[in-house]
Amino acid sequence: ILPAAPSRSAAKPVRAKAVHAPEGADPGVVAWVASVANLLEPRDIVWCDGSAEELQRVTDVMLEAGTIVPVPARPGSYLARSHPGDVARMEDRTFICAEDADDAGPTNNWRDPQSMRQVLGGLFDGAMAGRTMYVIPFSMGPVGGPISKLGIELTDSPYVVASMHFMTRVGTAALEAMHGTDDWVPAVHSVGAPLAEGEQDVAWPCNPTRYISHFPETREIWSFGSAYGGNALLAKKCFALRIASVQARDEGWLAEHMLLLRMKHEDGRQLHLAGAFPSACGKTNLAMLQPTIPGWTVETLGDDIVWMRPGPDGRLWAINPENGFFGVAPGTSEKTNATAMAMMDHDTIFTNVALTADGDVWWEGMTKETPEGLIDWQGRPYDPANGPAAHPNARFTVRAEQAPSIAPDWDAPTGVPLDAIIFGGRRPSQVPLVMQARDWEHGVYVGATVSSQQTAAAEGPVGEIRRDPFAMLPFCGYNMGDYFTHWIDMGHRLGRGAPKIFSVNWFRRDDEGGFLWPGFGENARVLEWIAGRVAGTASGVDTAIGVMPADDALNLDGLDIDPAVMEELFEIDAKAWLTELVDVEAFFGQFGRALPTGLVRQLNHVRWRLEHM
Ligand code: SAT
Ligand code: MN
Repeated sequence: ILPAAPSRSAAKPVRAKAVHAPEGADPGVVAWVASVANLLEPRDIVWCDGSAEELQRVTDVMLEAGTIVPVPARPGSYLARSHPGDVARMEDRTFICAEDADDAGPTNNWRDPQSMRQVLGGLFDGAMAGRTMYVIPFSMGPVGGPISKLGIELTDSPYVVASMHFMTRVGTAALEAMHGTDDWVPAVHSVGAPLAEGEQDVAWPCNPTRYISHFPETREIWSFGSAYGGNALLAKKCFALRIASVQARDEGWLAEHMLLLRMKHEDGRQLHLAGAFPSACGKTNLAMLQPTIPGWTVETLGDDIVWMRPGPDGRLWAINPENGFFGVAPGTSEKTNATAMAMMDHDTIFTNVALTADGDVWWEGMTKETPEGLIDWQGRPYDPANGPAAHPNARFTVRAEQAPSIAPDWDAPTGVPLDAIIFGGRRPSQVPLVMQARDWEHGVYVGATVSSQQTAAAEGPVGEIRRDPFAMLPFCGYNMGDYFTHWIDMGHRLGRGAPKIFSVNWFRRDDEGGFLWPGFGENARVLEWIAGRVAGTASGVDTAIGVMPADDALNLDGLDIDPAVMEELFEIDAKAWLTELVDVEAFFGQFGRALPTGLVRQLNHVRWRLEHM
């Protein structure tokens, strides 16, 4: 069985020496590390300090093991090739182990915590034999900030250590902040591949048996078998979304799967906007958007996760708790995201991309022409018969500070006051380019009914449309019905200080399958209308499904687009919507008594309006 969750501040120091703890580490931390080490039996223990020397040391370990190879064209950059069976999040191996199944809700895989502790206890027993256990103290958000939180990840993967260096604030300051508090999240990760005496290691150790397990009551994370992305960088989806969403419910704030940006105009207008989109739907591109309309610039604050709290002024204040970007490489190019291309020209970890003959990286969509002499993501000479050169979920990992568009105050501890929230997904038909929710409760309905074509970010059938409320379906750590209620309550609490809520869809297609809207930099036109709605200067028309831009309210200056196409982008097909409402109702039905009546009211209201169009 697993060792108990840390009491987080044990009375007397426990074997600090035996686990090589730094001088003065909190006794609760030391006792917990010792109890885990006792079960996992690592060869040695290294406490991470977050220094450049430490990053160099784990880099050398990975080079030696063949986990990474240098990317000579980009200084300080490396390519990791994962095991071909370890390439994405695994939602069917992700578990919420709440005491009561109802607290996990119908959309999560629930397991009884006691029996899960038993199963994991067996798997983790001796799991780190022959390997180093790294102790990674980290802070999500600036250390000590009013919205920030602390955690410790124990891992036997140097790739995870290096990635955590980029993605979180690792080191001594975080460890020191854990003194005398039990408000930190314990997270244990093992690739699940113990080494026998003298056994040769492989480049990407992992185990086909996988468990990504969360214990919401004790705030613990235990992850076994995978070394990829959200399965292994436990600060990201496991902590900052699944566990943090539970903390947010209990403490009165929000932990969301959102990007965060500031759009500002030379004349002083500005907009702080957070946006929820499912994985691999363009959050990173939108966060780094280069507006095509004059006068505007976008400053990036975050591209994946936002934590928000009501401030003393009654507004919602938002931070990006991460320290870097873990972005999807395929499709990223000078045309789609020049900012991302610039930020990756040095000190970047690439995973599962292709390598060119002249020592650079490449992926589908980077250039029109496929270069000669590519090595594919599995290290073989590229042959289209084997599939794409880069895996569709290939990633880049870089520090936030490397983005030329990063806001100068991006790591301000108090964050920014939010003006607007947008919800979006990949919808080839039906959902309009943009619309505004009539009020907060309608906005929660809009968030709760987000749906999107599935992407390669998770294992599963790519292209199928699934409901993904708030883009949180794989990331909400508790009953999603209760989560909807928490959102509605937040609106009551914020009142007039609440951000305005919108829905967007960049992905509507014509009959031939081509995109109707040019997207990317042109999306600034949509954000400008949103800014105008917030300021009360842009006009809108109330329709059955929400408020859409009035004629001429959307700035189309200099854009060569057929008026008929614009019409199609905003067309409401009442019949198709009414059919969709049947699906929404069935989706809502699974929450039973946990579904807030406000959502039923909104559903009925939208249906009535569609029937009377
Ligand atoms: O692997 S991650 O979960 O971090 C990426 C994603 O799905 O957004
Ligand atoms: Mn994401």
